Amino acid sequence: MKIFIDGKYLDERDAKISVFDHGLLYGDGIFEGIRAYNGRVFKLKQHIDRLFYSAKAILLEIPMSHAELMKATVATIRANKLRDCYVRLIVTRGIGTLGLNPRSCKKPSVIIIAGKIQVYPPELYARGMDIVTVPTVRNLHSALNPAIKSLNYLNNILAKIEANNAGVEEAVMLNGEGFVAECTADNLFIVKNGELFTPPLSAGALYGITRQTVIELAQEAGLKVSEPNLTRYDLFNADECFLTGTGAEIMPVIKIDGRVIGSGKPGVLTRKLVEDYHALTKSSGEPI
Ligand code: PXG
Repeated sequence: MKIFIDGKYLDERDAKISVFDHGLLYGDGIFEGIRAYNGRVFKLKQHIDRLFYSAKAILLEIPMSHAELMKATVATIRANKLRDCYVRLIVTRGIGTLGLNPRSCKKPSVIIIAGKIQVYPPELYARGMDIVTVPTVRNLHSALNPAIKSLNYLNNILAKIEANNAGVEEAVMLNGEGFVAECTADNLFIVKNGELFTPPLSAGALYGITRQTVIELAQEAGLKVSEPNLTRYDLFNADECFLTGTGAEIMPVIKIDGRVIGSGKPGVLTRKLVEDYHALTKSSGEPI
């Protein structure tokens, strides 16, 4: 496997980062998770744009331009002779001294890994997933804005551990006010009376690229989509529920906190959106 680090393509065993990199020492950095399908990188521009927005929010100057990063992403996939893959693009604050002041870090590092990802067991896509609400609330946007895709995922990891402890794969995370925010690496949607609902981004969620894609697909199919604050009650009484993410794609949800959702099977509109999403991933994107 060839890994891009600061302009060089290195073999996996030589692809190393300093223990003094503040990405490791403090989680000071940002990342993107991108996918390629059928020889095309899906929504590449949107991912690179979001990386720059995350960088802006943490005052990190990425030492490459949008165009250079897009090119390097495609080139890394090509160097690994992949057509369907997962790309992890990381920008760390770089090497500094012990002590969290980012001023000691002179140059951010850019890392691009092209590999594979399977975030959930494959059989769950047909059966649908059982999820639970967990005690760990999503980061407050006044503390660490969930829109920043930072290298510090402990908030989400704690929620994931709580879900796993409850015997399920995924957690619903509420915000400080008790409204639904998102899951640990996915946005959440419900269907009620033929309309689609997803929490507003201000409820404390990543500005999901799959979320946006699904909103557009639903609107093209003539569905009404709105973004009101949602409570657990709204989820329990939904006709359908599903999660969206680059890694997860679209995952149907059939049970939440022991309440069966709709018929207890992946819903009709969910299945249509899955189909439309797969068709789009196969036919659009930046050629590799
Ligand atoms: N919320 C959070 C907290 C995320 O991390 C999403 C929502 C969905 O966003 P996108 O833009 O992907 O639709 C994410 C995305 C991984 C991995 O390695 C994580 C994500 C995406 C891809 C891979 O676990 N998180």
